[in-house]
This record gives sequence, structure tokens and C-alpha cells, in this order.
Amino acid sequence: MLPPLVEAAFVTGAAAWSQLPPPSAAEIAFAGRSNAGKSSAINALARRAKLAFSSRTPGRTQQINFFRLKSGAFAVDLPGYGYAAVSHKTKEEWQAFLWRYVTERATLTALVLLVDARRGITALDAPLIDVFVQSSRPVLILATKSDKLNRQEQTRAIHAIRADLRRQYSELAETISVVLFSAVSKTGVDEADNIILSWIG
Ligand SMILES: Nc1nc2c(ncn2[C@@H]2O[C@H](COP(=O)(O)OP(=O)(O)OP(=O)(O)O)[C@@H](O)[C@H]2O)c(=O)[nH]1
Ligand SMILES: [Mg+2]
Repeated sequence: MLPPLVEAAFVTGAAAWSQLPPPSAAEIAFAGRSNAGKSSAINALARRAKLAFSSRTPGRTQQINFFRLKSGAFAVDLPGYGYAAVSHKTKEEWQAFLWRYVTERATLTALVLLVDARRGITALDAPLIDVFVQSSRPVLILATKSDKLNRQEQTRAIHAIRADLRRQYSELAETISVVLFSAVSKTGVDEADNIILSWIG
């Protein structure tokens, strides 16, 4: 089976609700803090170096970018949240648009949440997980940048994330998957492919 993001193609970017494409096929959002590695994860899954724009400068992805997949579904690269140096006004506007997209977009069927493996789930990520769990939509947590950890630290990081989730969502945990990931070493790429494939068929 072809990995689901291979041959993904950029369709459009939206900087406001009115610029979103009309809802059609299923959308899978890639979300996470600024600099967590969302765009890099999309590139790794697409087996392309520069499909989604990745940058050392946090807050670089400034719009909601839509990529059409082979299956007809969309992968959606979201601007990061939690980057303090963005002006307060801009930050608030982005948070509101992002929040509206994740809570109101009818075609948004699943979430890929990028968290830094060294940092785990933060207070800024939790509300997003809540929205998806409460609506019974699946969540894949990619604990990324795992290439920066040794084996023991990787194991600890994954256990800490799973323990956090069990504490929060005891009976609902089966809609959440956690995968150790790296866009650099490609750890977890095949596993993420299989989970995304199970969502979009
Ligand atoms: N070592 C390592 N660095 C990574 C990995 N993934 C991303 N990075 C680096 O982290 C930085 C941010 O990556 P992006 O993919 O642009 O992050 P993003 O979440 O899309 O960032 P924003 O769009 O600005 O919110 C870049 O310097 C990447 O090269 C990874 O798996 N390992
Ligand atoms: Mg980005």
C-alpha cells in the first residue's frame, strides 16, 4: 500500500475562515506548538524534502495549508500555537481562527498532534486533545525529535506521555495512539502511515 501522504500536493492556504476551501473530503489536521515539527512531519510522511514549509524560525507557518492526498482526503498543516514573540494581537487572531477551525470544521475527522518528545504534552496541547476525544475523533500523538534522545530517554518519554493520557482520559484512551517519531531519522514514519491509512481507508 502506498504511504498515505506520498504524492500529496499543495492546494491552498487560508489565513481567515472565509478563505477555507468549501468542505468536501475528510481533513487530517497536523497541530502542535510552534516549532514542534508539524511541517517536518508532513514532509517526512510525504517522503519529500520541501512539501510543507519548515523553518528554524518559530511561527513560520502563518496560514492553514491544505495538501490533497492520493485518497482524496486532505492533510492540513496548522500554524503553531504558543509562540510568545508573535505580537499579542496577531497571536490572538491566530488562536481564534485555529480554534474555530478545530472546533467547527465539519470535515475535520482526525488529529495528528506533534509534541516534542523531550517536552511531552503541555497545557497548550491538552484543550485540543479534549476537543477530539470528546467528539470521538481519533488522535495520533507523534512524540517527535526523538533523534535527540538516547534509547532510555525515548522509552521514558513515551511512558510519560502514555501515563499523562491515562490520567486524563482513562476510558477513552483507545481513540488515542502515541508513536515515537523523528523527521530526521524517520523513526515512526511507517507506524504513522498505518494509523493514518486506517483513518482514511
Ligand atoms: N532533530 C530534529 N529536528 C527536527 C525534527 N522535526 C523538526 N525539526 C526541526 O525543528 C524546527 C521546526 O520544524 P518545523 O517542521 O518547521 O516545525 P513546525 O511545527 O511546522 O513550526 P511552525 O510552523 O513554525 O509552528 C526546524 O529547525 C526543524 O528542522 C526532528 O524530528 N528532529
Ligand atoms: Mg510549520
